[in-house]
Amino acid sequence: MRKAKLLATCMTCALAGCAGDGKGLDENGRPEGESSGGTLQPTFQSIQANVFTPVCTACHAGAAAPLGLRLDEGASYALLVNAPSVEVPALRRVQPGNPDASYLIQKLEGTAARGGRMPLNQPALPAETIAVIRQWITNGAPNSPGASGGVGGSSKSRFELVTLTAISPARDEAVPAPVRDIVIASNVELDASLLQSNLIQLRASGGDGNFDSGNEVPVPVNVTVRSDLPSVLAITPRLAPLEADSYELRISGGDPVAMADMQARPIDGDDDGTPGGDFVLRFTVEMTR
Ligand code: HEC
Ligand SMILES: [Ca+2]
Repeated sequence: MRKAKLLATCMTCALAGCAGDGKGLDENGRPEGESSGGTLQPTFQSIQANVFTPVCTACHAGAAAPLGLRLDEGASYALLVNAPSVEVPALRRVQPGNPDASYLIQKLEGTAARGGRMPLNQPALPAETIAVIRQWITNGAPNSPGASGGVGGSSKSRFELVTLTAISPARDEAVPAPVRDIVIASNVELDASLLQSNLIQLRASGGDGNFDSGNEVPVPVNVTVRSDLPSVLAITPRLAPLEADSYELRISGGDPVAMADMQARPIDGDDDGTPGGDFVLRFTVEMTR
């Protein structure tokens, strides 16, 4: 059983070409070459390629990811940095600048108050690997190789469209209840002052999966900015986690107030290649079996 899983992990790794140098996992499921001072660097990209993708995504991927924690490329940063742990909500999964208070580190070191040591049912990561992840967090857990300033800080972004991406739930996805938050990422830094303007609306379908039948139920939400460069927004139902139903999240890209970046460029919410248009995300929350 375990052998099969490891083999599957190795194949995933080989297919993804992770580590960029043909290295995969050794027979203990550890990224090769690290203990011999290999390729792992204290940057998010290096940790993703050498640890999260080859070791963690065997479980932490897709709609069924444990505790909603997806560690695949594209989702992991938004779901780790400044995101509350489900097991110990008082702690963040990654608390920039403070590895000891970061639940991710506690899970990797086996000191967490709840659950097992990660990677679950596999040999622990080498101490040197955990030390590098600690260093990234000490450095402020930046999203880019540089010490600060993500892709949003580059001058190139002035000519890009402002886009939004559904991280969790993904578009049209069915996810198990309860859903504690909806996480959306941008490609640039959004103007957080606009979040006062009520431009994010969440509705439940009323049980019929239809959003035009008149029985829809508005769900009051709080919006928090998890990180800035680029922006990650967490949209949290104010009263209780989402129960089984279909949901529609709408972020305004037009009148009366559009979500926009720091240069007041509105989002290309409907993805038609020109600024403007609402961003609409539909997903279904399913009863947990
Ligand atoms: C074999 C499946 C499996 C693998 C591989 C795995 N995990 Fe997990 N992980 C789980 C399960 C199941 C839970 C919830 C139960 C628990 O904590 O024991 C969990 C919980 C967690 C949590 C707690 C999340 C929260 O919000 O409280 C973190 C952090 C985590 N894993 C990180 C990792 C990392 C990093 C790796 C790779 C080094 C990894 N896991 C590999 C199955 C796995
Ligand atoms: Ca309806």
